[in-house]
Amino acid sequence: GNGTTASGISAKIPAAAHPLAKEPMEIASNINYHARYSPHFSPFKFEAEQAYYATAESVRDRLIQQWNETYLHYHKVDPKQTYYLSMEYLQGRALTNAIGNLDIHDTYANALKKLGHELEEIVEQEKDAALGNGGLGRLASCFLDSMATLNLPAWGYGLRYRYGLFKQRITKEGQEEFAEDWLEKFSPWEIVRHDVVFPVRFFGQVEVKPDGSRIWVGGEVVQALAYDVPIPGYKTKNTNSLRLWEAKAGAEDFNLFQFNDGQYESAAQLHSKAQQICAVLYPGDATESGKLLRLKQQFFLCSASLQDIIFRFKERKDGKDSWQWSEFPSKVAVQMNDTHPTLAIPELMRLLMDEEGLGWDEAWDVTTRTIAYTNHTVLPEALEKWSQAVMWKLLPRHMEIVEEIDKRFITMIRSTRIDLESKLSTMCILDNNPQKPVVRMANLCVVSSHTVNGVAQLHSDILKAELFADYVSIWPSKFQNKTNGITPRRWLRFCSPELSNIITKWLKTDKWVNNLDLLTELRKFADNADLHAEWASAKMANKQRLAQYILQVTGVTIDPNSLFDIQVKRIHEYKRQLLNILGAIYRYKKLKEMSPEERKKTTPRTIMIGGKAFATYTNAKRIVKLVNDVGAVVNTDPEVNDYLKVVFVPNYNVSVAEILIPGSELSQHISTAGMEASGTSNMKFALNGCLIIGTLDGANVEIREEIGEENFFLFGATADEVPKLRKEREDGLFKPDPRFEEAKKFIRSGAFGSYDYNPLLDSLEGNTGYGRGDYFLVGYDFPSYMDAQERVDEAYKDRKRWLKMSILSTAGSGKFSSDRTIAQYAKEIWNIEECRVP
Ligand code: 4GP
Repeated sequence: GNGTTASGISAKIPAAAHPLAKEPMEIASNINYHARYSPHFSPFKFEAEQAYYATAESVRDRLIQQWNETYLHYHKVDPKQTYYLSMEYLQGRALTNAIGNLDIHDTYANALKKLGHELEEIVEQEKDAALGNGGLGRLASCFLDSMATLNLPAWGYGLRYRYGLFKQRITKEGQEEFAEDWLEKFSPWEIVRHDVVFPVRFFGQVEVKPDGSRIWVGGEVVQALAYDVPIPGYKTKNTNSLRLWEAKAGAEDFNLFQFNDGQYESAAQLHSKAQQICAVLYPGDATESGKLLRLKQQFFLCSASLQDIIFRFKERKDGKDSWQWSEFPSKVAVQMNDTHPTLAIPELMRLLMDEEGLGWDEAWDVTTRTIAYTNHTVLPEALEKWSQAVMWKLLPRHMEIVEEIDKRFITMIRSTRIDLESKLSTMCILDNNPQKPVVRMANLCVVSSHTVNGVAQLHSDILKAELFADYVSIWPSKFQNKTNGITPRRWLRFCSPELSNIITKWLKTDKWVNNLDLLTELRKFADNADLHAEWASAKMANKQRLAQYILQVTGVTIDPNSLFDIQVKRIHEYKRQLLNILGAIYRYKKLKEMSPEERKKTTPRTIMIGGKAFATYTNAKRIVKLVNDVGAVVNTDPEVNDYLKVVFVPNYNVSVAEILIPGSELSQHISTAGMEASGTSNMKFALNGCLIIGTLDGANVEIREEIGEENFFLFGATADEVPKLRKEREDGLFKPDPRFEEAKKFIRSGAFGSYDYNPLLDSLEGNTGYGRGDYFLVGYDFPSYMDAQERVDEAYKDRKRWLKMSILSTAGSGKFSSDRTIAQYAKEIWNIEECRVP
């Protein structure tokens, strides 16, 4: 037909560069060109994998063009620019997103057809870039998409981990972790910048120069090499950078003499040390060396990024007659994504004082007007505290600076706010407890940032009322809220073209894709029978695709006519997957007890749970195992498996989410109130017309407000009730619901195999034995959870009502676009403006 040769490459289509081609034929030529002239494989083969790489490179041609134009434009205009510092980015796959944002999806699909390939198939060849753990990392990636789409001069900085988040496999023992080799072949989305290299020092000592100034010398120096990932905006030329650093040692660090003497390891010592820095995301921190490595990573990111930022600041000043350091904050905004990049504070101080010669006051003024901090969690174990001893060893100059910041803060309090004297021991930065002297990174962030924000209204309120309450009275206007958001491109337009097309048809415009508030117009049609029919058929198509996927990865057949109920997120006790699975167990038990006629009256359900457990988090791993064990019993029980399936979805990641979310009908966001800072998958599900069962926690509160309480299945204690309930639990005053007791007893009876679940179940009991007094209040919330689930079952039986609720969920999701979030950061924190590439 199309002249494809035996090897696969089309003979009829010439290979030609055409980097900016518009016609499918020319694009096909360009893809061919890459297959032939930048072959990473035999140029005689053109199977799906080769087609993917050649296509990606063809798309990259365009990205590079726009990315260069963007850089030059920013350079010329010299606007104030934001730099987002994050240890994590969960980018997922890039191809569909790039051609979607560049608005060339159909021409590419067409071009690939001419070459004998289907776009939908070749995109599957791409490995997820999973350089993050969960919400915080995915948020950073959504933010990058919005920054480019809003034409904001804003870059991301991160680390180029050799191995990202582990790959999860499920065996009889439960979860097993494997290294995820996302760079196994190569990533076509990064541009290595051999011209962008900065030295980063570790260890060593501080020397005092004759003039009294201080300088950090000695120790080991590694090089930070930049890799740029172009970030295209949606239907705009602006293409920003995500700059990822890799650590390497130079030739001068290679001891040829030792090597020739057969001492191979010591000859390349610094090379291997450099390699360790970016080897993995989150090296295990159970050991001292693991902790040190993590701190090295954090400093590496901060130091390389700030040197680069200062370099660019000066470069853009070059040729201008005179300029001053005090202008720096009017050109540069640095946002710290959680406390992980806190070392940006002392590092900027050091660079300004020791390298640029500024005095303390001037350097402090510049630093504090530049840097801002976002908090993503109130969990005490996530609030970083670094050992002072480790810090002195690795970063002696920075510790001097941190000490000085702390000293000045204490002096300020004593001279202006004597009423806070008694609070100083928890407010100051250094905790000098002789047992374990540490640096409290969150305190350093609050003291040194011009703005501190939480990620949903409730969370920001809790920060002000609890975690940072004492600082609020000193700096009332420092604290802000920025409710999280998600990019509507990846999370609706591209992951569910079916539903997107319907929305576009009914709104008579596709402008909702970057103006998500337009979705409210759908409310007008919430009862329209034609829309209902179209909506239902799009959902069904997405459910079928999901069912196919589940069959492929688990071997379990699920019924697309059952209610698809999904909970996907990191496995954590506060997120309460245990509540979900206990509910499923209770449902199973009741189904078993019913007569066949009674069963027929129930609402058939498929419960899907997915997520990764941190490798050393024992209870989280037990939960994974329990879900799998329950699935093994329920799914093979012929009496009930027409009415209930329980599936553990392995290896949850961004690409898996893109299949699950469009096919979902109910999703669970059921954390103990006050513990989930925001949640962002709740927004993705709601946007896709999926109803939420949830607690009044994080962004659930705002989602419910937007889509209407009648469209949200609410249950559970509220955040302000939690302390009292915990106390009652501790005092032995709690009376568990019989349904809760029954579910636990059923597991203990061995109904799901012989694995010892007692330690896990004991964590739900009072303060006995292993029991932690059910800190997460699973027992307290269980009855109201089960009642809410009954309301779900009833609602689902009424198809019309359910469809209406589904449409209203989408219609009410406009607020949760990351475009809105980023516009607020730009205006209220960064003070930056659009800089559109002409
Ligand atoms: C997460 C929070 O747990 C989640 O509620 C929030 O939506 C997300 O950040 C983005 O703000 N935190 C993390 C973390 O992922 O590692 O602390």
